[in-house]
Amino acid sequence: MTSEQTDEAAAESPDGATDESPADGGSAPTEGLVVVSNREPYSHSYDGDEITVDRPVGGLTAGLDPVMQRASGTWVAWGDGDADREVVDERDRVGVPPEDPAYTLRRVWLDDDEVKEYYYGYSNQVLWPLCHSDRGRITYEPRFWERYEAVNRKFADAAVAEADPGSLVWFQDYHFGLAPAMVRRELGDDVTLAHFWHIPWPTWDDFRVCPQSRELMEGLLANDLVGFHVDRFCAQFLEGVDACFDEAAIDWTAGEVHRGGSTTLVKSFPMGVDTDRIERLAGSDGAEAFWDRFREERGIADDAVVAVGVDRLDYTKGIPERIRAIEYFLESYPEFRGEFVYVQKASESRSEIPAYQEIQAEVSETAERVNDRFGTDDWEPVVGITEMLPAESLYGLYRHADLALVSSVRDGMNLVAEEYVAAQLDNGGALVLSDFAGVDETLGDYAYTINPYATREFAETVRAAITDSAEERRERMRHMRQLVTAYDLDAWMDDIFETAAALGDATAESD
Ligand code: GDG
Repeated sequence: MTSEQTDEAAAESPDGATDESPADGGSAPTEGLVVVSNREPYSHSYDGDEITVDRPVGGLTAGLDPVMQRASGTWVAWGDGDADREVVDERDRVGVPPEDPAYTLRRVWLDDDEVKEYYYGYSNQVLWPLCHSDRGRITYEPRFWERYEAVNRKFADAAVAEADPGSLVWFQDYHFGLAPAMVRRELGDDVTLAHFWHIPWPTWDDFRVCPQSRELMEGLLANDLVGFHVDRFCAQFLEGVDACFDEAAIDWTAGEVHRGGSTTLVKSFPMGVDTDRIERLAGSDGAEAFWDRFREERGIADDAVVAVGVDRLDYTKGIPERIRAIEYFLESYPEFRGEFVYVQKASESRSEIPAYQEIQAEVSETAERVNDRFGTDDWEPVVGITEMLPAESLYGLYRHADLALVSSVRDGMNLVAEEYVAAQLDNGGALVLSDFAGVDETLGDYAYTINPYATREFAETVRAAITDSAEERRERMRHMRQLVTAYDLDAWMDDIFETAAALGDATAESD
Protein backbone atom coordinates (compact mmCIF):
# COMPACT_ATOMS: atom_id res chain seq x y z
CA MET A 1 0.00 0.00 0.00
CA THR A 2 1.53 3.31 -0.95
CA SER A 3 1.02 6.50 0.99
CA GLU A 4 -0.18 9.68 -0.64
CA GLN A 5 1.93 12.71 -0.85
CA THR A 6 -0.60 15.34 0.04
CA ASP A 7 -3.12 13.55 2.10
CA GLU A 8 -2.97 16.33 4.61
CA ALA A 9 -1.28 19.65 4.69
CA ALA A 10 0.84 18.09 7.41
CA ALA A 11 2.26 15.74 4.80
CA GLU A 12 3.22 18.13 2.06
CA SER A 13 5.22 16.78 -0.83
CA PRO A 14 8.96 16.27 -0.93
CA ASP A 15 10.19 19.59 -2.27
CA GLY A 16 13.92 19.47 -2.07
CA ALA A 17 14.05 22.86 -0.35
CA THR A 18 17.16 23.04 1.77
CA ASP A 19 16.88 26.46 3.32
CA GLU A 20 14.13 25.85 5.83
CA SER A 21 13.72 28.56 8.43
CA PRO A 22 13.02 26.87 11.73
CA ALA A 23 9.71 27.88 13.18
CA ASP A 24 9.91 29.74 16.43
CA GLY A 25 7.30 27.85 18.44
CA GLY A 26 8.22 30.04 21.39
CA SER A 27 5.56 28.73 23.76
CA ALA A 28 6.13 25.05 23.15
CA PRO A 29 6.53 22.90 26.24
CA THR A 30 10.22 22.60 27.02
CA GLU A 31 9.82 18.93 27.82
CA GLY A 32 7.38 16.10 27.62
CA LEU A 33 5.64 17.08 24.39
CA VAL A 34 4.10 14.06 22.65
CA VAL A 35 2.56 14.62 19.21
CA VAL A 36 0.28 11.95 17.74
CA SER A 37 -0.42 12.12 14.01
CA ASN A 38 -1.24 9.68 11.26
CA ARG A 39 1.60 10.80 8.98
CA GLU A 40 5.19 10.71 10.19
CA PRO A 41 7.65 13.61 9.96
CA TYR A 42 10.51 11.44 8.63
CA SER A 43 10.12 8.30 6.59
CA HIS A 44 12.79 5.84 5.53
CA SER A 45 12.66 4.06 2.22
CA TYR A 46 14.84 1.88 0.05
CA ASP A 47 16.55 3.30 -2.98
CA GLY A 48 18.09 0.07 -4.30
CA ASP A 49 20.10 -1.22 -1.32
CA GLU A 50 20.48 2.23 0.17
CA ILE A 51 18.11 3.66 2.78
CA THR A 52 17.04 7.25 2.14
CA VAL A 53 15.07 9.63 4.34
CA ASP A 54 12.17 11.87 3.37
CA ARG A 55 12.06 14.95 5.52
CA PRO A 56 9.34 17.32 6.61
CA VAL A 57 9.12 19.97 3.95
CA GLY A 58 6.08 22.09 4.55
CA GLY A 59 2.94 22.77 6.49
CA LEU A 60 2.49 21.65 10.06
CA THR A 61 5.09 18.88 9.94
CA ALA A 62 7.90 21.24 8.99
CA GLY A 63 6.68 23.84 11.47
CA LEU A 64 6.51 21.38 14.34
CA ASP A 65 9.84 19.69 13.64
CA PRO A 66 12.06 22.43 15.14
CA VAL A 67 9.66 22.76 18.05
CA MET A 68 10.02 19.05 18.73
CA GLN A 69 13.78 19.33 18.44
CA ARG A 70 13.84 21.99 21.13
CA ALA A 71 11.38 20.15 23.34
CA SER A 72 13.19 16.78 22.92
CA GLY A 73 9.71 15.43 22.54
CA THR A 74 8.26 12.29 21.01
CA TRP A 75 6.27 12.05 17.81
CA VAL A 76 4.00 9.02 17.51
CA ALA A 77 3.03 8.22 13.90
CA TRP A 78 2.35 5.49 11.39
CA GLY A 79 5.60 4.08 10.00
CA ASP A 80 4.67 3.70 6.36
CA GLY A 81 8.09 3.91 4.71
CA ASP A 82 9.28 0.60 3.27
CA ALA A 83 12.55 0.83 5.23
CA ASP A 84 11.03 2.26 8.42
CA ARG A 85 11.35 -1.02 10.32
CA GLU A 86 15.04 -1.33 9.52
CA VAL A 87 16.10 1.71 11.49
CA VAL A 88 14.03 1.53 14.69
CA ASP A 89 15.15 0.05 18.00
CA GLU A 90 13.34 -2.74 19.85
CA ARG A 91 10.75 -0.22 21.08
CA ASP A 92 10.03 0.99 17.53
CA ARG A 93 11.82 4.26 18.13
CA VAL A 94 14.27 6.16 16.01
CA GLY A 95 16.05 9.42 16.80
CA VAL A 96 15.43 12.26 14.35
CA PRO A 97 16.67 14.26 12.52
CA PRO A 98 18.84 11.29 11.49
CA GLU A 99 22.11 13.26 11.28
CA ASP A 100 21.73 14.84 14.70
CA PRO A 101 18.91 13.23 16.67
CA ALA A 102 17.07 15.68 18.91
CA TYR A 103 13.75 13.95 19.44
CA THR A 104 12.14 10.53 19.18
CA LEU A 105 9.94 9.27 16.40
CA ARG A 106 7.89 6.36 17.76
CA ARG A 107 6.51 4.36 14.88
CA VAL A 108 3.21 2.50 14.93
CA TRP A 109 2.84 -0.31 12.39
CA LEU A 110 -0.32 -0.85 10.39
CA ASP A 111 -0.95 -3.91 8.25
CA ASP A 112 -2.80 -3.74 4.92
CA ASP A 113 -6.18 -4.51 6.49
CA GLU A 114 -5.71 -1.75 9.02
CA VAL A 115 -4.77 0.74 6.34
CA LYS A 116 -7.78 -0.33 4.31
CA GLU A 117 -10.33 -0.23 7.10
CA TYR A 118 -9.06 2.38 9.56
CA TYR A 119 -7.52 4.80 7.06
CA TYR A 120 -9.37 4.37 3.74
CA GLY A 121 -12.40 3.01 5.57
CA TYR A 122 -13.57 4.73 8.72
CA SER A 123 -11.34 7.82 8.50
CA ASN A 124 -11.85 8.62 4.83
CA GLN A 125 -15.15 7.03 3.85
CA VAL A 126 -17.07 7.76 7.04
CA LEU A 127 -15.56 10.64 9.02
CA TRP A 128 -14.26 12.70 6.08
CA PRO A 129 -17.59 12.88 4.17
CA LEU A 130 -19.54 13.09 7.43
CA CYS A 131 -17.58 16.08 8.71
CA HIS A 132 -17.86 17.73 5.29
CA SER A 133 -21.65 17.27 5.49
CA ASP A 134 -21.69 14.99 2.47
CA ARG A 135 -23.92 12.12 3.60
CA GLY A 136 -24.20 10.73 0.09
CA ARG A 137 -20.51 9.86 0.02
CA ILE A 138 -20.46 7.97 3.31
CA THR A 139 -19.68 4.27 2.92
CA TYR A 140 -20.10 2.55 6.23
CA GLU A 141 -19.12 -0.97 7.12
CA PRO A 142 -19.13 -2.25 10.70
CA ARG A 143 -15.59 -3.58 10.39
CA PHE A 144 -14.34 -0.06 9.53
CA TRP A 145 -15.34 1.01 13.02
CA GLU A 146 -13.84 -2.03 14.72
CA ARG A 147 -10.58 -1.36 12.96
CA TYR A 148 -10.66 2.36 13.76
CA GLU A 149 -11.07 1.49 17.40
CA ALA A 150 -8.24 -1.07 17.30
CA VAL A 151 -5.85 1.34 15.54
CA ASN A 152 -6.74 4.15 17.94
CA ARG A 153 -5.83 1.68 20.71
CA LYS A 154 -2.42 1.09 19.11
CA PHE A 155 -1.67 4.81 18.90
CA ALA A 156 -3.01 5.39 22.41
CA ASP A 157 -0.79 2.62 23.81
CA ALA A 158 2.23 4.15 22.13
CA ALA A 159 1.35 7.61 23.48
CA VAL A 160 0.89 6.20 26.99
CA ALA A 161 4.29 4.52 26.79
CA GLU A 162 5.95 7.75 25.68
CA ALA A 163 4.23 10.27 27.98
CA ASP A 164 5.54 11.29 31.39
CA PRO A 165 3.67 12.96 34.24
CA GLY A 166 3.21 16.57 33.18
CA SER A 167 3.39 15.80 29.45
CA LEU A 168 1.23 17.52 26.88
CA VAL A 169 -0.10 14.97 24.40
CA TRP A 170 -1.25 16.69 21.21
CA PHE A 171 -3.45 14.66 18.82
CA GLN A 172 -3.82 15.69 15.19
CA ASP A 173 -7.05 15.25 13.30
CA TYR A 174 -9.95 12.93 12.68
CA HIS A 175 -7.91 9.74 12.62
CA PHE A 176 -7.86 9.79 16.42
CA GLY A 177 -11.36 10.40 17.69
CA LEU A 178 -11.07 7.69 20.34
CA ALA A 179 -7.42 7.75 21.40
CA PRO A 180 -7.75 10.68 23.87
CA ALA A 181 -10.23 8.76 26.05
CA MET A 182 -7.97 5.69 25.93
CA VAL A 183 -4.96 7.72 27.05
CA ARG A 184 -6.97 9.46 29.76
CA ARG A 185 -8.13 6.15 31.19
CA GLU A 186 -4.51 5.04 31.55
CA LEU A 187 -2.86 8.24 32.72
CA GLY A 188 -5.63 10.18 34.45
CA ASP A 189 -5.02 13.87 35.06
CA ASP A 190 -1.23 13.51 35.10
CA VAL A 191 -1.14 14.63 31.51
CA THR A 192 -2.70 17.45 29.52
CA LEU A 193 -4.47 16.29 26.38
CA ALA A 194 -5.11 18.55 23.40
CA HIS A 195 -6.57 17.77 20.00
CA PHE A 196 -6.67 19.74 16.78
CA TRP A 197 -9.43 18.71 14.37
CA HIS A 198 -8.27 19.97 10.96
CA ILE A 199 -11.58 19.44 9.13
CA PRO A 200 -15.03 20.94 9.76
CA TRP A 201 -17.30 19.79 12.54
CA PRO A 202 -20.81 19.49 11.07
CA THR A 203 -24.19 20.35 12.55
CA TRP A 204 -25.66 17.84 14.96
CA ASP A 205 -28.29 17.00 12.36
CA ASP A 206 -25.50 15.80 10.07
CA PHE A 207 -23.26 14.30 12.73
CA ARG A 208 -25.99 12.21 14.29
CA VAL A 209 -26.18 10.00 11.20
CA CYS A 210 -22.89 8.55 12.39
CA PRO A 211 -23.63 5.30 14.23
CA GLN A 212 -20.79 6.11 16.65
CA SER A 213 -21.50 9.81 17.14
CA ARG A 214 -21.64 9.44 20.89
CA GLU A 215 -18.47 7.38 21.22
CA LEU A 216 -16.53 9.86 19.09
CA MET A 217 -17.66 12.89 21.07
CA GLU A 218 -16.93 11.04 24.28
CA GLY A 219 -13.45 10.29 22.96
CA LEU A 220 -12.84 13.96 22.18
CA LEU A 221 -14.24 15.19 25.48
CA ALA A 222 -11.43 13.33 27.24
CA ASN A 223 -9.19 16.15 26.00
CA ASP A 224 -8.55 19.26 28.06
CA LEU A 225 -8.55 21.24 24.84
CA VAL A 226 -10.27 20.61 21.50
CA GLY A 227 -9.33 23.03 18.72
CA PHE A 228 -11.07 23.74 15.43
CA HIS A 229 -10.19 26.29 12.77
CA VAL A 230 -13.25 28.51 13.19
CA ASP A 231 -15.87 29.42 15.78
CA ARG A 232 -18.71 27.89 13.77
CA PHE A 233 -17.19 24.41 14.06
CA CYS A 234 -16.74 24.94 17.81
CA ALA A 235 -20.38 25.97 18.16
CA GLN A 236 -21.53 22.96 16.12
CA PHE A 237 -19.44 20.64 18.26
CA LEU A 238 -20.90 22.12 21.45
CA GLU A 239 -24.43 21.78 20.04
CA GLY A 240 -23.72 18.09 19.36
CA VAL A 241 -22.44 17.59 22.90
CA ASP A 242 -25.53 19.36 24.25
CA ALA A 243 -27.84 17.12 22.21
CA CYS A 244 -26.01 13.92 23.05
CA PHE A 245 -25.14 14.15 26.73
CA ASP A 246 -27.90 15.14 29.16
CA GLU A 247 -25.41 15.36 31.99
CA ALA A 248 -23.06 17.80 30.20
CA ALA A 249 -23.12 21.40 31.41
CA ILE A 250 -22.01 23.79 28.72
CA ASP A 251 -20.66 27.26 29.31
CA TRP A 252 -21.43 28.65 25.86
CA THR A 253 -19.58 31.91 26.44
CA ALA A 254 -16.39 30.31 27.67
CA GLY A 255 -16.68 27.36 25.24
CA GLU A 256 -16.37 24.86 28.08
CA VAL A 257 -17.97 21.47 28.56
CA HIS A 258 -18.26 20.26 32.15
CA ARG A 259 -19.01 16.59 32.38
CA GLY A 260 -18.26 13.86 34.93
CA GLY A 261 -15.96 16.13 36.94
CA SER A 262 -13.80 17.13 33.99
CA THR A 263 -13.71 20.18 31.76
CA THR A 264 -12.94 20.48 28.05
CA LEU A 265 -12.23 23.83 26.48
CA VAL A 266 -13.43 24.04 22.86
CA LYS A 267 -11.72 26.89 21.05
CA SER A 268 -10.94 28.09 17.54
CA PHE A 269 -7.38 28.47 16.28
CA PRO A 270 -7.43 29.42 12.58
CA MET A 271 -4.28 27.75 11.31
CA GLY A 272 -1.58 29.92 9.79
CA VAL A 273 1.21 29.28 7.28
CA ASP A 274 4.96 29.87 7.42
CA THR A 275 4.87 33.31 5.82
CA ASP A 276 8.62 33.98 6.17
CA ARG A 277 9.49 30.85 4.24
CA ILE A 278 6.84 31.42 1.58
CA GLU A 279 7.98 35.01 1.00
CA ARG A 280 11.59 33.96 0.79
CA LEU A 281 10.97 31.12 -1.64
CA ALA A 282 8.44 33.08 -3.70
CA GLY A 283 11.11 35.73 -4.28
CA SER A 284 13.90 33.26 -5.04
CA ASP A 285 15.71 32.75 -8.35
CA GLY A 286 14.34 29.21 -8.43
CA ALA A 287 10.77 30.51 -8.32
CA GLU A 288 11.49 32.85 -11.24
CA ALA A 289 13.22 30.14 -13.23
CA PHE A 290 10.27 27.80 -12.72
CA TRP A 291 7.77 30.41 -13.85
CA ASP A 292 9.71 31.34 -16.99
CA ARG A 293 10.19 27.71 -17.93
CA PHE A 294 6.59 26.77 -17.19
CA ARG A 295 5.12 29.61 -19.21
CA GLU A 296 7.33 28.83 -22.12
CA GLU A 297 6.61 25.09 -22.06
CA ARG A 298 2.87 25.57 -21.79
CA GLY A 299 2.64 28.37 -24.31
CA ILE A 300 1.25 30.95 -21.87
CA ALA A 301 1.61 34.45 -23.32
CA ASP A 302 3.50 37.12 -21.37
CA ASP A 303 0.46 39.30 -21.02
CA ALA A 304 -2.09 36.53 -20.34
CA VAL A 305 -4.25 36.83 -17.23
CA VAL A 306 -3.36 33.73 -15.22
CA ALA A 307 -5.56 32.21 -12.54
CA VAL A 308 -4.38 29.32 -10.39
CA GLY A 309 -6.00 26.58 -8.33
CA VAL A 310 -3.98 24.20 -6.14
CA ASP A 311 -5.72 21.23 -4.61
CA ARG A 312 -5.64 17.63 -3.66
CA LEU A 313 -8.13 15.98 -5.99
CA ASP A 314 -10.90 15.86 -3.43
CA TYR A 315 -14.63 16.28 -3.88
CA THR A 316 -14.69 18.90 -1.11
CA LYS A 317 -12.51 21.34 -3.08
CA GLY A 318 -15.15 22.33 -5.65
CA ILE A 319 -12.89 21.77 -8.66
CA PRO A 320 -15.56 20.83 -11.24
CA GLU A 321 -17.68 23.76 -9.99
CA ARG A 322 -14.68 26.05 -10.57
CA ILE A 323 -14.01 24.80 -14.08
CA ARG A 324 -17.70 25.15 -14.93
CA ALA A 325 -17.54 28.77 -13.74
CA ILE A 326 -14.53 29.31 -16.02
CA GLU A 327 -16.50 27.83 -18.89
CA TYR A 328 -19.34 30.22 -18.18
CA PHE A 329 -16.87 33.10 -17.90
CA LEU A 330 -15.37 32.36 -21.32
CA GLU A 331 -18.82 31.90 -22.80
CA SER A 332 -20.14 35.17 -21.35
CA TYR A 333 -17.08 37.36 -21.84
CA PRO A 334 -15.58 36.40 -25.21
CA GLU A 335 -13.09 39.24 -24.92
CA PHE A 336 -11.14 37.02 -22.48
CA ARG A 337 -10.79 34.15 -24.93
CA GLY A 338 -7.13 33.82 -25.80
CA GLU A 339 -6.27 36.17 -22.94
CA PHE A 340 -7.13 34.13 -19.83
CA VAL A 341 -5.48 30.90 -18.66
CA TYR A 342 -6.50 28.80 -15.70
CA VAL A 343 -3.72 26.63 -14.23
CA GLN A 344 -5.02 23.68 -12.21
CA LYS A 345 -2.37 22.10 -9.99
CA ALA A 346 -4.10 18.94 -8.81
CA SER A 347 -2.54 16.03 -6.95
CA GLU A 348 -4.06 12.61 -6.86
CA SER A 349 -5.23 11.56 -3.46
CA ARG A 350 -6.91 8.54 -1.80
CA SER A 351 -7.26 6.85 -5.16
CA GLU A 352 -8.27 3.51 -3.58
CA ILE A 353 -11.66 5.09 -2.78
CA PRO A 354 -14.27 5.07 -5.59
CA ALA A 355 -15.50 8.60 -4.83
CA TYR A 356 -11.95 9.85 -5.47
CA GLN A 357 -11.68 7.95 -8.74
CA GLU A 358 -14.94 9.59 -9.77
CA ILE A 359 -13.80 13.11 -8.93
CA GLN A 360 -10.53 12.56 -10.79
CA ALA A 361 -12.45 11.51 -13.90
CA GLU A 362 -14.92 14.38 -13.57
CA VAL A 363 -12.18 16.99 -13.26
CA SER A 364 -10.37 15.65 -16.34
CA GLU A 365 -13.56 15.47 -18.38
CA THR A 366 -14.68 18.96 -17.42
CA ALA A 367 -11.29 20.48 -18.22
CA GLU A 368 -11.16 18.65 -21.56
CA ARG A 369 -14.62 19.86 -22.45
CA VAL A 370 -13.65 23.50 -21.85
CA ASN A 371 -10.44 23.09 -23.82
CA ASP A 372 -12.25 21.41 -26.70
CA ARG A 373 -14.92 24.06 -26.73
CA PHE A 374 -12.78 27.18 -26.57
CA GLY A 375 -9.15 26.20 -27.12
CA THR A 376 -7.29 27.22 -30.27
CA ASP A 377 -4.01 26.19 -31.84
CA ASP A 378 -2.11 28.64 -29.68
CA TRP A 379 -4.28 28.91 -26.60
CA GLU A 380 -5.26 26.28 -24.02
CA PRO A 381 -7.72 27.78 -21.51
CA VAL A 382 -7.24 25.11 -18.79
CA VAL A 383 -3.67 23.99 -18.18
CA GLY A 384 -3.13 21.05 -15.83
CA ILE A 385 -0.17 20.21 -13.61
CA THR A 386 -0.38 16.78 -12.04
CA GLU A 387 3.10 16.30 -10.61
CA MET A 388 4.04 17.49 -7.13
CA LEU A 389 5.94 20.74 -7.34
CA PRO A 390 8.88 21.70 -5.18
CA ALA A 391 7.79 24.45 -2.77
CA GLU A 392 9.90 27.01 -4.61
CA SER A 393 8.05 26.29 -7.87
CA LEU A 394 4.66 26.27 -6.19
CA TYR A 395 5.31 29.65 -4.58
CA GLY A 396 6.64 30.96 -7.90
CA LEU A 397 3.35 29.93 -9.48
CA TYR A 398 1.41 31.67 -6.71
CA ARG A 399 3.48 34.78 -6.99
CA HIS A 400 2.98 35.20 -10.70
CA ALA A 401 -0.67 34.19 -10.92
CA ASP A 402 -2.99 37.20 -11.20
CA LEU A 403 -5.72 35.37 -9.32
CA ALA A 404 -6.14 32.33 -7.09
CA LEU A 405 -9.43 30.48 -7.24
CA VAL A 406 -10.38 28.65 -4.03
CA SER A 407 -13.86 27.24 -4.44
CA SER A 408 -14.24 24.55 -1.77
CA VAL A 409 -17.76 23.32 -1.20
CA ARG A 410 -16.58 22.64 2.36
CA ASP A 411 -13.14 23.07 3.87
CA GLY A 412 -11.78 23.14 7.41
CA MET A 413 -9.50 26.07 6.60
CA ASN A 414 -7.69 25.92 3.21
CA LEU A 415 -4.04 26.78 3.45
CA VAL A 416 -3.66 27.38 -0.28
CA ALA A 417 -5.58 30.65 0.10
CA GLU A 418 -3.17 31.83 2.81
CA GLU A 419 -0.09 30.65 0.90
CA TYR A 420 -1.22 32.54 -2.20
CA VAL A 421 -1.66 35.70 -0.15
CA ALA A 422 1.74 35.27 1.52
CA ALA A 423 3.39 34.92 -1.90
CA GLN A 424 2.01 38.24 -3.25
CA LEU A 425 5.23 40.11 -2.62
CA ASP A 426 3.98 43.18 -4.49
CA ASN A 427 0.38 42.83 -3.22
CA GLY A 428 -0.69 42.42 -6.83
CA GLY A 429 -2.95 39.36 -6.99
CA ALA A 430 -6.59 38.77 -6.16
CA LEU A 431 -8.06 35.94 -4.11
CA VAL A 432 -11.41 34.55 -5.23
CA LEU A 433 -12.61 32.62 -2.20
CA SER A 434 -15.49 30.35 -1.36
CA ASP A 435 -17.76 31.36 1.44
CA PHE A 436 -17.62 27.70 2.54
CA ALA A 437 -13.91 27.47 3.32
CA GLY A 438 -12.94 28.07 6.96
CA VAL A 439 -10.36 30.63 5.85
CA ASP A 440 -13.21 32.84 4.67
CA GLU A 441 -13.70 33.69 8.36
CA THR A 442 -10.31 35.37 8.42
CA LEU A 443 -9.87 36.65 4.86
CA GLY A 444 -13.47 36.97 3.67
CA ASP A 445 -13.70 40.74 4.21
CA TYR A 446 -10.97 41.37 1.65
CA ALA A 447 -11.24 38.42 -0.72
CA TYR A 448 -13.60 38.25 -3.71
CA THR A 449 -16.19 35.98 -2.14
CA ILE A 450 -18.07 33.40 -4.17
CA ASN A 451 -20.54 30.57 -3.75
CA PRO A 452 -19.05 27.73 -5.83
CA TYR A 453 -22.49 26.51 -6.91
CA ALA A 454 -23.62 29.94 -8.18
CA THR A 455 -21.89 29.56 -11.54
CA ARG A 456 -22.95 32.86 -13.08
CA GLU A 457 -22.05 34.96 -10.02
CA PHE A 458 -18.79 33.05 -9.66
CA ALA A 459 -17.90 33.96 -13.29
CA GLU A 460 -18.89 37.59 -12.70
CA THR A 461 -16.71 37.71 -9.60
CA VAL A 462 -13.73 36.36 -11.55
CA ARG A 463 -14.32 39.13 -14.05
CA ALA A 464 -14.52 41.76 -11.30
CA ALA A 465 -11.30 40.46 -9.75
CA ILE A 466 -9.59 40.96 -13.13
CA THR A 467 -11.13 44.27 -14.12
CA ASP A 468 -11.21 46.12 -10.80
CA SER A 469 -8.56 48.78 -10.49
CA ALA A 470 -5.05 47.69 -9.54
CA GLU A 471 -5.40 49.96 -6.51
CA GLU A 472 -8.53 48.12 -5.33
CA ARG A 473 -6.81 44.75 -5.67
CA ARG A 474 -3.69 45.95 -3.91
CA GLU A 475 -5.69 47.39 -1.04
CA ARG A 476 -7.50 44.09 -0.52
CA MET A 477 -4.27 42.11 -0.75
CA ARG A 478 -2.44 44.42 1.65
CA HIS A 479 -5.07 43.76 4.32
CA MET A 480 -4.97 40.03 3.72
CA ARG A 481 -1.19 39.90 3.90
CA GLN A 482 -1.26 41.72 7.21
CA LEU A 483 -3.71 39.13 8.51
CA VAL A 484 -1.76 36.07 7.39
CA THR A 485 1.53 37.54 8.59
CA ALA A 486 0.18 38.47 12.01
CA TYR A 487 -1.19 34.99 12.70
CA ASP A 488 1.30 32.74 10.96
CA LEU A 489 2.12 29.12 11.72
CA ASP A 490 4.31 30.03 14.71
CA ALA A 491 1.62 32.25 16.19
CA TRP A 492 -0.91 29.46 15.73
CA MET A 493 1.26 26.90 17.50
CA ASP A 494 2.11 29.36 20.27
CA ASP A 495 -1.57 30.06 20.80
CA ILE A 496 -2.37 26.35 21.16
CA PHE A 497 0.60 25.64 23.44
CA GLU A 498 -0.15 28.61 25.67
CA THR A 499 -3.80 27.67 25.96
CA ALA A 500 -2.95 24.03 26.73
CA ALA A 501 -0.31 25.07 29.27
CA ALA A 502 -2.78 27.28 31.12
CA LEU A 503 -5.23 24.37 31.29
CA GLY A 504 -2.49 22.05 32.57
CA ASP A 505 -1.53 24.57 35.27
CA ALA A 506 -5.15 24.93 36.34
CA THR A 507 -5.53 21.15 36.68
CA ALA A 508 -2.32 20.89 38.70
CA GLU A 509 -3.48 23.63 41.09
CA SER A 510 -6.82 21.97 41.70
CA ASP A 511 -5.18 18.62 42.62
C1 GDG B 1 -6.64 19.62 5.62
C2 GDG B 1 -8.03 20.31 5.60
C3 GDG B 1 -6.96 22.44 6.33
C4 GDG B 1 -0.54 20.97 -2.79
N1 GDG B 1 0.06 20.68 -3.95
C5 GDG B 1 1.38 20.84 -3.75
C6 GDG B 1 1.59 21.23 -2.43
N2 GDG B 1 0.40 21.28 -1.86
C7 GDG B 1 0.15 21.70 -0.46
C8 GDG B 1 -0.39 23.12 -0.41
C9 GDG B 1 -1.04 23.17 0.96
C10 GDG B 1 -1.49 21.72 1.14
O1 GDG B 1 -0.84 20.91 0.15
C11 GDG B 1 -3.00 21.56 0.99
O2 GDG B 1 -3.60 22.16 2.10
P1 GDG B 1 -5.17 22.48 2.22
O3 GDG B 1 -5.36 23.28 3.46
O4 GDG B 1 -5.61 23.14 0.98
O5 GDG B 1 -5.94 21.11 2.22
P2 GDG B 1 -6.02 19.62 2.86
O6 GDG B 1 -4.93 18.77 2.31
O7 GDG B 1 -7.39 19.14 2.55
O8 GDG B 1 -5.84 19.80 4.44
C12 GDG B 1 -7.90 21.79 5.30
C13 GDG B 1 -5.65 21.67 6.44
O9 GDG B 1 -5.89 20.27 6.69
C14 GDG B 1 -4.80 22.21 7.61
O10 GDG B 1 -5.47 22.10 8.82
O11 GDG B 1 -6.67 23.75 5.89
O12 GDG B 1 -9.17 22.41 5.38
O13 GDG B 1 -8.86 19.68 4.62
O14 GDG B 1 -0.12 23.47 1.96
O15 GDG B 1 0.66 24.02 -0.57
N3 GDG B 1 2.82 21.49 -1.92
C15 GDG B 1 3.87 21.36 -2.77
N4 GDG B 1 3.73 20.97 -4.06
C16 GDG B 1 2.52 20.72 -4.59
O16 GDG B 1 2.44 20.36 -5.78
N5 GDG B 1 5.11 21.63 -2.33
